Amino acid sequence: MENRCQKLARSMPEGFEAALVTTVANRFYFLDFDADDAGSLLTFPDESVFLIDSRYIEVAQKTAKNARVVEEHDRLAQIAELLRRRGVRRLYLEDEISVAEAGRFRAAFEGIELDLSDTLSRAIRALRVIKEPEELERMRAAQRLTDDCFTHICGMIRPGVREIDLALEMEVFMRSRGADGVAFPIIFIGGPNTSMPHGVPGERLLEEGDFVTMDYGAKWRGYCAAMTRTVAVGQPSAEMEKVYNTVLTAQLACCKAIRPGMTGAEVDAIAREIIYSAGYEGRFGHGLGHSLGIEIHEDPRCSPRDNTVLRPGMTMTIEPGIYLPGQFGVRIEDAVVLTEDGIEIFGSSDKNLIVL
Ligand SMILES: [Mn+2]
Repeated sequence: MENRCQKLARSMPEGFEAALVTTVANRFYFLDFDADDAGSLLTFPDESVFLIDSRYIEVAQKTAKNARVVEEHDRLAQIAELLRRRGVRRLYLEDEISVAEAGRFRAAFEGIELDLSDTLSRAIRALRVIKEPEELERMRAAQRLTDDCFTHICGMIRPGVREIDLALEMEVFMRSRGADGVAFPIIFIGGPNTSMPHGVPGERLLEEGDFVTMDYGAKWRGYCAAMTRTVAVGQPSAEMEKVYNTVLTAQLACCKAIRPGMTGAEVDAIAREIIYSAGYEGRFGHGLGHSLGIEIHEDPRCSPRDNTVLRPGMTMTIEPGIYLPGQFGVRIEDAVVLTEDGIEIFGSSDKNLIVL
């Protein structure tokens, strides 16, 4: 079977000679190996070479996939030599690399035309956007841990506990059960802090009558989960219940409607219509959702501006929210994968209003 590097080479334009992949998420995608900011992947039509320094060489030789692993001593000189030996005239680079890095490449690869257009990055995105079964397995595993964490933390939510302590408890729970870490810094906020979609957990103690919003996910073997739940500490007010049920109605409607062939903008519009017609126009500032995988935010998006047509194998979050500044906010989020005729929701955590 064709590996990911070979797929990339095949999807590049006619006459493709070589590509250099150095950004963290793309390198991980091709190699299934994470070395933070180190390592360069050179892909040719017939083979791929991964240059990595001595700190990582042993583990890379044991675990990196799809490329021949070579110890790096002088990165730019070694890449230049590999290109020269093959007579490469044009080298494709990712469009995300820094200006400084591009300058270093220009100086080191004299006589070779550097392609800094988005050709390489677009080809990589086209591969990454459709998840393979093995990638989906890891995302399901990340979500199982995320669901377990929700059950665990709901048992600890009560008046008098601090946001930051429960945020840390969630992280410890997931990491101690084998997560690589968290997919992004955990949002665990209560009371008036919930009106800030990306509020940061702090010293505040939860109080009777608070909403608590938890937006978090485990990372499992390089892949992200994402989920948001809002729960009540004690009896919520009538307004809180109305907002919660509006968000839930919007979330369920989008889960039901979304399918291949629709655009992200069309799905976003379903949630927006429900929320605005309930009287909350202007209180749902962010887009409905985003794709995710190796990174927590990937394209395409479900937003008013994204007209990408959704296809089977794409992942997406569905996360409408309503935020009333100074009062409270509600967001409910599931991550899903598009199937042939609808979606599979990764998670199984309850979405009905939980009163703790
Ligand atoms: Mn999200």
